[in-house]
Amino acid sequence: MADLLLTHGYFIQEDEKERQINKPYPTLGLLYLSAYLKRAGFDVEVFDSTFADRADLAARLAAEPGGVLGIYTNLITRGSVVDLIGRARAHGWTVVLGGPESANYPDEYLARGADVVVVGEGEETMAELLPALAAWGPHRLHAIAGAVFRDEHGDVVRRAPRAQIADIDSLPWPDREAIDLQRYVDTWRTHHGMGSVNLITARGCPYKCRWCSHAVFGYTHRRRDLVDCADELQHIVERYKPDMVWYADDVFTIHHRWLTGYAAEIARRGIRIPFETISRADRMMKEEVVQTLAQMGCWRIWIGSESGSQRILDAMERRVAVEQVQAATKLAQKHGIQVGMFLMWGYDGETLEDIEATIDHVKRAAPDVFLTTVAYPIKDTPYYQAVSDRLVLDLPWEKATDRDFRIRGRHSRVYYGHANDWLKHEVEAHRTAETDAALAAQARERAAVSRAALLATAAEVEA
Ligand code: B12
Ligand code: SF4
Repeated sequence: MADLLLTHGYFIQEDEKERQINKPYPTLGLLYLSAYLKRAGFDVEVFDSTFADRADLAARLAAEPGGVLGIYTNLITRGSVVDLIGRARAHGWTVVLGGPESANYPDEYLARGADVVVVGEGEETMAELLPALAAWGPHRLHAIAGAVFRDEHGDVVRRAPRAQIADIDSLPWPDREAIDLQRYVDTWRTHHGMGSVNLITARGCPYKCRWCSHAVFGYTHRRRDLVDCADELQHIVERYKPDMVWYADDVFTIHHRWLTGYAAEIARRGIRIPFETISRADRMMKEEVVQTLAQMGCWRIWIGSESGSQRILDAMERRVAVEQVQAATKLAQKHGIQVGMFLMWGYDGETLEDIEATIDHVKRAAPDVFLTTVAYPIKDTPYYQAVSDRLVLDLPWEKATDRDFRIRGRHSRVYYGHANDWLKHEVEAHRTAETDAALAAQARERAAVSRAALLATAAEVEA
């Protein structure tokens, strides 16, 4: 039996919405763990649940009882992970959790049968934890920094946080060979015409947007050596032959000197592969940065725009100006890069005027695509703390996610549904105003209906 079986409890077949979107990427954290632990001499297996069936994982757990199961957790997989903990424990497995969600809720997961929650980066902690578990079992892990567990009396013990890995270049690349990566590439290619592979060039983000979770990497930022990143990219291109890559960094353009060097390095190797990534508008203000992205092959950049109201951006501590988002969008489009915009409704204190400002902002900026969410408080973020006395959860914890919180006094979800429609129709009217007057008129009419519906539901606040 392997020393460790890793999985993540995300089954795309079980999620109707995700199946429609069908843009899966493997969980890099698990692949980093696998590579690190294998290099340290452990026997590690990855059960990649993305395309699998829950029954197959259950059968695997039943077939070889008594091992150590490590599960990656994030905000959307809570119910699934709780289910897997139960199944694993029933067959004598020791269950170790890691990732952002279990770091936020260690007590809740321990109460539901997890043996250990690893907070922060998993590589070094797991390398110490596996021998400790084998030697002493799950209740005497006091020597393991970064671990949360129950001692022999059932009391929860929180060990001191583990120091971050100082030299992330010392880490091996993610163990992509442990999974069927080709299936991801093929899924992307079949459904979107472009096979894609993800990689990261840095860990952590130093910005402090109040709703963003920093549970794993804190507020630090560590960059990888650009030559090592170029080596990894070259390997990906040669080995998996994707049509594009996704740089899954928090803010890909955060470090301009690094970006220029990396661009030069991959150009020197003759690599120009289309890519998507996420950035901040204020880190895209220089023409040469955007030009570099375009030269490297960037075909779409996602910008966290969030709101068209400067008051709300300031309340979020985004440290970005609405006009910077406008300028970054125009600049990217000028260089042939599509812009995807993330927007957020319902942040604390948002008024009708702020919603109008967002609609006006999106019309003016004219991104190629935009996605909206209703703000939700991720545990342990400053936003969560600010609204914690108004949070209501209608579902039992194990059936909910942080997205299910209602915030007393905030408008209803129906209200934000109308805000979405209003935005969509206004943008459509604006887009078609000069090319198709009839279509524009229809869209304007629909926008007016949505606005009226929003106003009609304004008094319905969450109780
Ligand atoms: C890229 C990304 C995405 C991509 C791709 C996801 C993927 N499969 O790669 C997309 C755009 C699809 C996405 C979607 C979502 N994401 Co996302 N995403 C990220 C991002 C930016 C990078 C992930 C990554 O590769 N990290 C690098 C690896 C090395 O870090 P890691 O995964 O944390 O792993 C380390 C540790 O956690 C630990 N560890 C991990 N697993 C395990 C397991 C064990 C047993 C142990 C011991 C340790 C351990 O060790 C690892 C190595 O040190 C992170 C932010 C971030 N910087 O991590 C957000 C992040 C994970 N996403 C987040 C969210 C909220 C979402 C969405 C819910 C958003 C939404 N509203 O829909 C969806 C969920 C979709 C899904 N199916 O999971 C939050 C999660 C918050 C939370 N409490 O769970 C994060 C943290 C962003 C944030 N700062 O708020 N995401
Ligand atoms: S939202 Fe983006 S820029 Fe803001 S703290 Fe999170 S990762 Fe950093």
